[in-house]
Amino acid sequence: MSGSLRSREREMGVVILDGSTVRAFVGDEEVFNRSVDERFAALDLNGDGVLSRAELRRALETFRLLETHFGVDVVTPPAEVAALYNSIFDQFDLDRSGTVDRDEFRSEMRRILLAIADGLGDFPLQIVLEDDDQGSNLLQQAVDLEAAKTKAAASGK
Ligand SMILES: [Ca+2]
Repeated sequence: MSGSLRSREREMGVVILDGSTVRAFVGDEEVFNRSVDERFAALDLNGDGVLSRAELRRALETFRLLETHFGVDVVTPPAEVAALYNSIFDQFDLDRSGTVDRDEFRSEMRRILLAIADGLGDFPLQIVLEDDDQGSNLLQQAVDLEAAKTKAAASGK
């Protein structure tokens, strides 16, 4: 099985980020909205302009909010997972319309990322990101934004 383990490692990138990285990303409204809107469009599978419960669930699965990346996969009982997804959907669906529109998605993603930022604080965390959803991972984009700014600062711009 070592062969398949190695190929899995190749698909992942390890990034370091802390709260300020995530906060800077959320604070850059243009970059943040563009990233979140792209994500929203990708998740809106039937193209009706809103996210259904099933569409959002797929999104949460790709955000991997229910997993940890400290080297251990957490197995959560299915009933618990379903209840959690439902409660998360209700948090997104601010006006209780039964669907999540773009503004609701933006504001809840902002809230979630700021909560992640608070959780990270100033303590740099190593996070393993999978490269297979290139550019669509919001934390990856937060890291990319910081890298771009650091580069710009270093070149005197
Ligand atoms: Ca939809």
